[in-house]
Amino acid sequence: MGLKRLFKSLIIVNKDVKTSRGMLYPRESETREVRSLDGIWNFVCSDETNPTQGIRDKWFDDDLSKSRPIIPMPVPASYNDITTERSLRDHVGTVWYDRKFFVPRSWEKDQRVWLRFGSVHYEAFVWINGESAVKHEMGHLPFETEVTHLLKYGAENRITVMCDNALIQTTVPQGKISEVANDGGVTIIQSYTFDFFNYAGIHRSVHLYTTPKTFIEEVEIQTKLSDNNSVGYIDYSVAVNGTAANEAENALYVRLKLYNREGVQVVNTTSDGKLEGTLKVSNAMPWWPYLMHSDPGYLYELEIQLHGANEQLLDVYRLKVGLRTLSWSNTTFQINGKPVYFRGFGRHEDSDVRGKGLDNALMVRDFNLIKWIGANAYRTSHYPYSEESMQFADQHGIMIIDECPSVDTENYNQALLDKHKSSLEQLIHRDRNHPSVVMWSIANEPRTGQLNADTYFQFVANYTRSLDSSRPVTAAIATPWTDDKAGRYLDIISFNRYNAWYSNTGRMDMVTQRVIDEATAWNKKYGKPVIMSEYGADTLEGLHLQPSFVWSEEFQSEVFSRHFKAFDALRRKKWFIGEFVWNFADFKTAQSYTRVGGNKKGVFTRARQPKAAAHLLRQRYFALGREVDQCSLPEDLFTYIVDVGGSIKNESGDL
Ligand code: BDP
Repeated sequence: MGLKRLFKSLIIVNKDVKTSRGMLYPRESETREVRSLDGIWNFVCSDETNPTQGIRDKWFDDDLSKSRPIIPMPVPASYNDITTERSLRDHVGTVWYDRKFFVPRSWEKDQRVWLRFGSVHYEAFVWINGESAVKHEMGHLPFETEVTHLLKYGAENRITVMCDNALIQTTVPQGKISEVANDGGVTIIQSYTFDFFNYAGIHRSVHLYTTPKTFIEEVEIQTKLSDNNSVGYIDYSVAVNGTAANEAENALYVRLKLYNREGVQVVNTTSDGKLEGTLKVSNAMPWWPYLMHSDPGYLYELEIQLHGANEQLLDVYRLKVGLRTLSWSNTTFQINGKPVYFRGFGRHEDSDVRGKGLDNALMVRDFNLIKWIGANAYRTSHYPYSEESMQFADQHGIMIIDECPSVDTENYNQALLDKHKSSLEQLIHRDRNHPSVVMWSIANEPRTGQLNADTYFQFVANYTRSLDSSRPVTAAIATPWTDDKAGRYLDIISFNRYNAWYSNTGRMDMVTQRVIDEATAWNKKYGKPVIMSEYGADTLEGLHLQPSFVWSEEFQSEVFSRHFKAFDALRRKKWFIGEFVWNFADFKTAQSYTRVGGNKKGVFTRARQPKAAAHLLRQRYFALGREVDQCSLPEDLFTYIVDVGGSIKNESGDL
């Protein structure tokens, strides 16, 4: 590479990125209808060596079955584990989906029809009746387009989707594609450094929904409480799209009605022509995290009515609202004026058969387990989770560190920066109204010691703050604190470290002090609150070895316990604000000799059953809940052992 080219590729500038519009979660109302297109679709896998053939041969022009033999494929789901074929599980490149659907005649008049995908991984190209409808790049995030003009009303229609799972150095996350000789010729290999399987396909629900011609396109809210939490304030701003919105003389306004959980109207107000303002809620019921209050996850419902000239009701959209204040400093993180101590998990959207596909049964089970174990938070490692799970977290008072899909970020370049920023823009646009979201995580284990990491993360962190200054910015860093160049741009430092696992494997006597020292060093270097965002050990369910030995259930429990001791020492210093186990449940990874059927660091198995350490963690999380937040303990937290007519003592106090 010539010097000039090298120099050019090192320069990274802060460019504007395209911002998203609309994308309110599809909800029915008196002015809107929603139809799901979930179900069994037709599916075709392209040739790996000829990924663009379907485009050239226009497979979208007619039913896919006319071009290729089709197989049935559930939507939503990852396609990888549905069949018994290795070639589909490991497929690299494009796959195709199509299905037919009916559009009622009643949708033809005076309204618009929208097509919305909850997420497709990684890149999606969509056609309606053979016409290009929308393209979108980035997994785990929604996209939509208006399809009013593409549909046949009172008739059958066809939707075709091409999905490309290829990850390269300028995608988020990054990967590499290479051609490698195999026994019969050459094969395309997708490699990546991140530690979860690159599941792909139509991962979340597909909806058609209607809006009036002039409609509520965006709603943004920010909440805060008065000092004694008795009065709530909701700053709102509404954006409208449509014909009426463009006519200056057409005076639009919104009427806002706020209902409490019992359905009683507590506020009724009308905006001026700017469609923004502040609602004041007296006798406020604050949104509290689980176990921080006896009534966590309190949500109001905000009804937004859009009115046109002559009081005409144009559109209605309803949104759940939690009233809470976030604040942070160099030493604390507070919610409603109360310091928070995070106790939770890093997780994955992952399960048997469906991969990363949305599954309501799994989602509800996971929340039941989170509450059973007494956690109050999780990080959406390492990408945005479903909108349905964000709504669930709001309702149950589970705090979320919301992470964009940038993982193991390296080889910094301009195209990567632009897409990384776009992923954060799309994430914040989607999740900004959720009370459960308390922090943005801009990356997991980026290589922050590398050349350019400094400028790169300055741009990414500042961009995130420019989109939302009401939440702190973090990143989960594994680079040694001595080399890190990104931490100074963060509000909260999160670090991942695997003492007794990846370093000093098996050495229980080398955990506690190292955790204390590292957390302290991060705090000293940057003067910010610190979280341990990952620690843990791979654990094969049912493997018991005493004394503890790597991979056994005893080992996982002991590693946890050594960390707990460090956390308790650190908690006394106020700046240490949370502990997150890696991982909530076992999950699938790429094939590797370090992984037995996937990553086994779960506290729960992939089938969502507890390992031994889950019971230990439960006792700790509830004990912390009682000490820090005065929560009550579940009756079955301790198993009855013996009545010795008093307490049993050991050298460190009561057992
Ligand atoms: C951390 C990564 C996480 C991995 C974990 C592990 O952040 O994605 O799964 O290590 O190796 O470095 O278990």
